Amino acid sequence: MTVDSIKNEQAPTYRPERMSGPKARPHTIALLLPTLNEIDGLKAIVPQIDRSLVDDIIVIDGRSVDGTVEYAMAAGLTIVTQLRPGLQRAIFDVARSLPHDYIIEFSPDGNCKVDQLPELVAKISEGYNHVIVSRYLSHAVSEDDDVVTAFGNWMFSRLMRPLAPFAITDALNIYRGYRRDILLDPDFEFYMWGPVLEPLVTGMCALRGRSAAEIPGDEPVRIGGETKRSILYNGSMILLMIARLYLRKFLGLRL
Ligand SMILES: Nc1nc2c(ncn2[C@@H]2O[C@H](COP(=O)(O)OP(=O)(O)OP(=O)(O)O)[C@@H](O)[C@H]2O)c(=O)[nH]1
Ligand SMILES: [Mg+2]
Repeated sequence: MTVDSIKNEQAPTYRPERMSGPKARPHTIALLLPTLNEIDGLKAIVPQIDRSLVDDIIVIDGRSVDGTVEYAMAAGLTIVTQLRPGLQRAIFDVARSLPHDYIIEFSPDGNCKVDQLPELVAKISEGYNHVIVSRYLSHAVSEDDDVVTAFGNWMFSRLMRPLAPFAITDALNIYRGYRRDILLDPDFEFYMWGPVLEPLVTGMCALRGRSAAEIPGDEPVRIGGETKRSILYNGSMILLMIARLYLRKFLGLRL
């Protein structure tokens, strides 16, 4: 048996397309899809993604048991299983180990619209350190909010404004792209108590005077699956994180 015939025998039935986009893009970008039993969302979203927009698409899985991983494999995506529990650590650990200049966080549960990706990538290419898809900027709306989450999102975004030299209308949305080195700042882990990753990215950009921009983008309702977050716990930890950033910015205290 020749080497070629072995290669042919073992060739995967699905050949992923090259994910390198047009070389006009000045930065490398990894699109991160966190999943925990998100098969319905993944099936609806993945076929819609224009893979040429980013350099890699990485599914960060929290040990799904509903076929999420099998589906992602068949779709030719890179899959990484998280080591530490919690969505924020899953993204943090994987993102820190990647070689890309930028990461884009994308929730494949239907909350993030695929057709917003080209604008997000274009805005990143303008050189901003951080670009958030804001559900509350201009014409954008969240169809996924209830009264409590709408108030929480408004309040936390409002509270973060005095910390930042840039405008903030949405400090919490997962849908955002940012320079990966923001996560390598030693203070990032210091302030990352609990599920605060996304607002902390905003907060660290504010503290360090890094450039940030928002683009408006609707948030549709989730497709199937279930929410895994606890509003009360998440809200408390975000409030604590903002309080610590206030101490740092206005009193110089690193507590
Ligand atoms: N790897 C990993 N993914 C997770 C974990 N928790 C949630 N996810 C995924 O992260 C994405 C966002 O999680 P959600 O629970 O939907 O959180 P959310 O978007 O704030 O909540 P909803 O408004 O209900 O959609 C989804 O694709 C989830 O499947 C986790 O612990 N590990
Ligand atoms: Mg969601």
